Amino acid sequence: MKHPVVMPHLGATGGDVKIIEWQVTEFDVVAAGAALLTVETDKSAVEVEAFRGGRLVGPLAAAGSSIAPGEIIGYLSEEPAEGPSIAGARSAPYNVRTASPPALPGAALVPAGHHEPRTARAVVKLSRVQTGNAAAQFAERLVEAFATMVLIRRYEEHLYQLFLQGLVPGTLHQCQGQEAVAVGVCSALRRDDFVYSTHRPVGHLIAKGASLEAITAEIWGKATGCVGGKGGQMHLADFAVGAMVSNAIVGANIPIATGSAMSFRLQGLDRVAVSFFGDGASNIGAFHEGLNLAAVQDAPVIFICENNLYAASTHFGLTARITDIAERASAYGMPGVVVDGMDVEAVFAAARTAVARARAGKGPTLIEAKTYRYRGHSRGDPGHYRGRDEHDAWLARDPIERSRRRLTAEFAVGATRLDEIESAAQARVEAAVEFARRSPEPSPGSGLEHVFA
Ligand SMILES: Cc1ncc(C[n+]2csc(CCOP(=O)(O)OP(=O)(O)O)c2C)c(N)n1
Ligand SMILES: [Mg+2]
Repeated sequence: MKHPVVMPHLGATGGDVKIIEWQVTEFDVVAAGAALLTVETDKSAVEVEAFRGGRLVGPLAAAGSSIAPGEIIGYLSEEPAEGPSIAGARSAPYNVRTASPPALPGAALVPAGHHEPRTARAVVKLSRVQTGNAAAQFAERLVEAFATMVLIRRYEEHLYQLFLQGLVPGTLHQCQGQEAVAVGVCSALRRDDFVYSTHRPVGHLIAKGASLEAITAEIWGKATGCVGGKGGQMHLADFAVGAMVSNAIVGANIPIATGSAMSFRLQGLDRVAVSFFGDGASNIGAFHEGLNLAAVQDAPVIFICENNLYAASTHFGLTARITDIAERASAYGMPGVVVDGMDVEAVFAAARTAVARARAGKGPTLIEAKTYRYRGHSRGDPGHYRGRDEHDAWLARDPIERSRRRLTAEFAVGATRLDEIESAAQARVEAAVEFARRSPEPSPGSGLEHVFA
């Protein structure tokens, strides 16, 4: 059987793209995720990845030709993947199974500036100190966190597959690998607390409890989308659960979350605001202004820096002379905490402390979660600037597998129950996509609604 390879929606305007060159030749066997060809869009040169493994067969669209999104450019035939696989595939499957648990660093929760040794275990392992009801309750919370992380992973992977088949309009910035940060932080929040996200918002929105249908419809630009189809993937929101509109301007949500937190204080509310941002954003002016303002105002805001080591293709080491971004907190007089962002329990513990501090009127905290995104910066970026060893080392610390191991080994939660959670998540994701695809387009008349106040 042959599966058509179609041109995804690349570039900024959704127009035609030009094939620069094929990176594999006809009859090569490729792995899922391998870069097939390079194309030039209205924005940049990007790579198109194989949405499945197989043998590339023609007719192949010629180099130099202009191709519309959705047009077939070749086929992947369903053959046993014999012969050499093309290097470059970065598989990050739903269920990453590792043979034996890798050596995990301690749930690092250490003051910034203290790099070695990272052994302070501030996360009390409840199973060791509590028994009976408390342990059971804790296990249930961990199961919940596991389920949310799985939902995020399944969602992102499913959309990745659809994108590569040309079925997602617009680009995607995905968060596979970073789920523990979103879930750990949002588990420490109330529904009426606000979160401000970025161009990579899906995990934060799902973790805050946003409607999966409304998120998905927004990505498809439909009338039922969470902002009426006007925003797309980078501008997701669900005010009902405190998920404020995500912001694609790097670092821009930092002062906005600070302002939000200041307004909570002025109104005498005990809510907190959370700003999620990346390592790249920590080099932006708004980061420094926002943190300083929050500190002097004792604003109830928590700054969550998801340090995934890269801003697009640039390694953090090329843009700063420090290793721990949390160190910067001391310049503004607030606590700075480094946490293992691949450990949902560690993230939760750090967030809970910061939230309690903020609610008590003691001001902001900067938490740096060390994490990794398994996929490229956006679709069209297979992330070849990263070494395979680096990628695989992070994959071996997968937060979902880590929770699964802990639940089965330490809390005797049955593998069947966890498998059912995975299947249910997949079904929810597919239902949300179905909802989005069947939803109506926005009417032209709605174009100016909610634009001016
Ligand atoms: C002010 C600004 N500069 C540049 C960009 C283009 N841009 C979008 S995402 C990105 C990288 C951001 O990196 P990081 O803050 O580490 O977040 P990550 O993508 O790793 O989640 C850049 C440079 C932008 N959107 N806004
Ligand atoms: Mg980054």
